[in-house]
Parts: sequence; C-alpha cells; structure tokens
Amino acid sequence: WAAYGYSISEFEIWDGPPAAPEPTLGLLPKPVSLTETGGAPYTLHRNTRVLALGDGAQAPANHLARLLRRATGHKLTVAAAGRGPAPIVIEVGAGKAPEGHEAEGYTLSVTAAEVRIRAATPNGALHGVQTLRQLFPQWAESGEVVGAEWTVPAVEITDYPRFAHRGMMLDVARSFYPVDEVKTYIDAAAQFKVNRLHLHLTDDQGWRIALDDPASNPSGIDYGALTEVGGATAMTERGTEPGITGFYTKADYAEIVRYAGEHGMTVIPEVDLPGHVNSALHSVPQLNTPGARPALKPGETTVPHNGTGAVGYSSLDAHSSVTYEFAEHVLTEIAAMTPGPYLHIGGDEAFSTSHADYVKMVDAFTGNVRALGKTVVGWNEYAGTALPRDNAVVQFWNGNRNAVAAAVNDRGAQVVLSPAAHAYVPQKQDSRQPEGGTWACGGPCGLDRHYNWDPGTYIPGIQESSVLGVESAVWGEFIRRVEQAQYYAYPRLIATAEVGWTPQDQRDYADFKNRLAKMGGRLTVQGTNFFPTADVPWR
Ligand code: TNX
Repeated sequence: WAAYGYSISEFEIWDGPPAAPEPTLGLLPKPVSLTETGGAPYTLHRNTRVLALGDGAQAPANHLARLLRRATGHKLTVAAAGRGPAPIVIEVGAGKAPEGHEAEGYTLSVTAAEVRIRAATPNGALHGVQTLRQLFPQWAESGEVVGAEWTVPAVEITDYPRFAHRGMMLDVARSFYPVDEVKTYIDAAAQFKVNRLHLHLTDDQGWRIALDDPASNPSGIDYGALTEVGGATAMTERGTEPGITGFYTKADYAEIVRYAGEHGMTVIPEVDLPGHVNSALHSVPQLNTPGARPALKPGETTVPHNGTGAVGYSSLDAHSSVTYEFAEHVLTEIAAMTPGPYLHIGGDEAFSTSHADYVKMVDAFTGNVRALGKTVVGWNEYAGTALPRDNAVVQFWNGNRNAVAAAVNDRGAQVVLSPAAHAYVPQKQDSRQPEGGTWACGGPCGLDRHYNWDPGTYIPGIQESSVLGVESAVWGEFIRRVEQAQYYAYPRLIATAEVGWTPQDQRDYADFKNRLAKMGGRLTVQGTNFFPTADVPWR
C-alpha cells in the first residue's frame, strides 16, 4: 500500500471499530425514576393481547395496539378481560398513578411475564404507552411488517412531568399545512409527550380558519371572505417555494382537534390581534376604517395582500365599532369549535398602533375571551394590559421579563416560555443550515441552547408554580411543508420536550445527547426528518 501512498494507520481509521457508545435505553424525555431490574426481557408474541382495565384504558390500549401492529404484523387484540400468556396490561383508575401526579403520571413495569402500565387518566396511560414504545427495537417504527424479535428490557419506571404545558406551535398562516401534514407533525411529537398544539391560524399573509356568519350581523360582514380571500394568499418572499395557500374548514379543524386529543394534545388556537391582520383587512372591506393600518390608498376598498415577511405594519382600528364586532364574533366562533380551555389572541408586534389604542383593543379582546368561558393566552407584549384576574396566560418570546413577572404577581397570570434563543426553531441550529435567523443568539441557536436553560428561574421574581411550561415555535417565513418544519424543529423539539418534562437536577446535556444519538435510528425508521446536529454522536 505504501506504493499507493497509503499508510496502514489510515486503513485502520477507515476499518477500525467505532468508539463504543455509552449503553443507554435511549428514553426521551428522561423518566423521573428508572430501574433496570436485570430480569429476563419481555417478548411480544403473535398472540399477545392488550388488556384494557378500567374506565379510560381503552383509548391508550388501542393506541398502543395500532402503533405496534404496523411493524409487527401481529393482531394485538385489545380486550377488557381475559388472560393469555404474557399480556400487556393497561390499567386506568383512581389510585393507580404516582401520588400527587394524577393528571399525567404513570408507572411502567416490565417483566418476562407481563408489561403493566398504570395511571389515573387516559393521558397518563398514553405517556406510559409512549415510553414502552421507545423500549421496543427501533424497527417497531417501521410502516411495513418487519421480522424482528420484539423484546423489551425488564424495567420499573415511575414517571410524571415537571410542567403541565409542553407545547409546540405551528405557523400555518405564513405557509399552510393541510390536515395530513398537521397529523404528521403531531405523530412525531406525541412520542416525546408533547401535549399542546398551538396553531397560529391568522397573520398578515393568510387567514386559515373558516367561520360562519352570525345571526345578527350589524356591519354585514361576509365572514366567508376571510378564507375565500385570506385563505388564497401566503408568504411569497423567501423559502424554497412560495408559501402554501389554503385553509381549514370547520370539519378539518374538528379532525385536527380529535386527532390531537387521541395523541394526548390539547389544541390552542391563535387569532393574532390587533396587529398581524393584513389578511383580515384584505378580506373584509368594513374593517378598513380610517384608523386601520395600512391605510387604504385612493380607489382601494381593501388592503392588497403583502407577501413579504414584514411585521408590525398592520392594525385594526381602535376607534371603529366594526373592530369589536368582528373580533367578538371571530373569538366566539373559535371558542365554540375548541374544546380545550385556551384561546390565544396574539397581541404581538402591534407597531403601528399607539399604546393607548393597543390597550383599549386588547382589553376588549381579553374580556371577550373571559366572557366565552376560556382562559386567554397572549404574547408577552400584552402582559401590561388589564388581564382577567387569575385567568390569563402570558407566552414569553422576547422582551421585558419584568412585565411578565408583574402580570404574575399583580394579576395572577401564568406563564408559558418560548424564549427565542431557547425555543424558536427557525433560528439556525447550525451554520450549515441554509436558511434561518441568527438574531436571537447572535449566531446559530444550537441544540445546547434549547437544552441548557431552566424554565423555573427564567423569569425573575416569580415562583416555578406560576410557570405552566414551555413551547417550541415553528414560525413560517421560509419553512414550507411538514418535512421542512421537522428538519428545523428536530432534534431541538425533543430538547424542549425534555426541558418541560424532566426534573432540572436530572438533566445533563452529555447524557441527553447520548440518548438522542440512539433516537436517530428510530426517527429515521419512522421517517421523521431531523437535522443531524454536529455535536450529537448519531449512530
Ligand atoms: C416574531 S414571535 C414574531 C413572528 C415572526 C417571528 C420570526 C412573535 C410573537 N412574533 O411574527 O414570525 O418573530 O420572525
């Protein structure tokens, strides 16, 4: 070989064994308590049954059976009673969850003789199902039948979340995601126990939710125009292609809510007010009163679509009754189709509105939401308004943390944390990424930034009990379709899921990366499109 200019050691580099990875079960997020008992593993057989015991056990049992049928090809009959050899048992009922963690806690016990998941709620049992899923060989994620040995290591797990809100936001306004793509986004995130789906339904570039007209319609607004006109536009600058247009019918939205619920997720709809409203102004001539921005030019009856990523240039008119009539009806319609407790009114970047006008409008909108029996959510700009007492959520993204603390301490607000540097996925995660912002971190916001922070101490002067949780956000200026959304979100969304779930003193970045390295194969088999972050030893 020397004749060819190679040395032996170079061949050794090519052919030698890779560094031995740290052994790990690879669970993400890391459970609160995990013991590998050293017992013989459990093996799933052709005739294994899933026993659903107790009210509420049926749905998580069906969920598990559906997941495992695809790759195993086994029947996995779900039954309410009966014993076969080595069943998977899912028990739901009072007293079955770890004490003090009834809402989402579970235990998972695996022996050669059986697998048993116990929880007090269906969502708790579903978390147990997602953990069990990760303990099967990665081929369990295949969409086609695979001939593998379906074994699970013997473990005892007790687990529950640190925070109630472990969310993800999808900006369907800049670029639309049809229902099937939203389902794909839900599928991948549910395995990491993400339990909130925040849909940014409206923005300057598009209006994505169909609404009906009210019985009483003083201004004669055609609400159908919001989607006929506003659903046909999208972001046009930036991205590999123009933004995708489209909208959800009420039936589409109901299907998203149903599918999310089946995956343990509550949908939080956002209608962004009083700024980010160009698509509404473009669709509804009556909204274009003299105080609305941008102002009409001579001859115009609506404001033409602006397909750029500019922010803060549009606003409703604080001094027009149409504004309040419109917002109340929109919020009423959205509340009626949303079973979850939250309604997000946006409130961000209202740069073309005076502070007084902003407060006037936001106070009206938060009052509407309270009157509808929902808890209002808004971006942190709205923290200084008269939030409904003990019934508002402030979602922090950027700016004044002390104003958020004041909303907590003076108005009893709760906080969801999406700090741009720690939770915004359109920020570059690596300099190799072709597109992406760098403003939040003064450079890429890598996986480490998304992992290494503490939501419990992020807002000075408040108790951790006022923090509902964390949320990763996919803004859509240049992201098109669910494959790109995943490419930007993963693996950082998994970091956010663990930040929201695992106790702070049990989180360690090196350990996280080691578990994540193993997860890469599973994501690949299931077709989740992730960015191969340079600092993870993918294997
Ligand atoms: C700020 S974050 C926005 C969005 C943009 C995002 C990324 C927030 C509440 N508003 O309108 O999409 O930055 O550019």
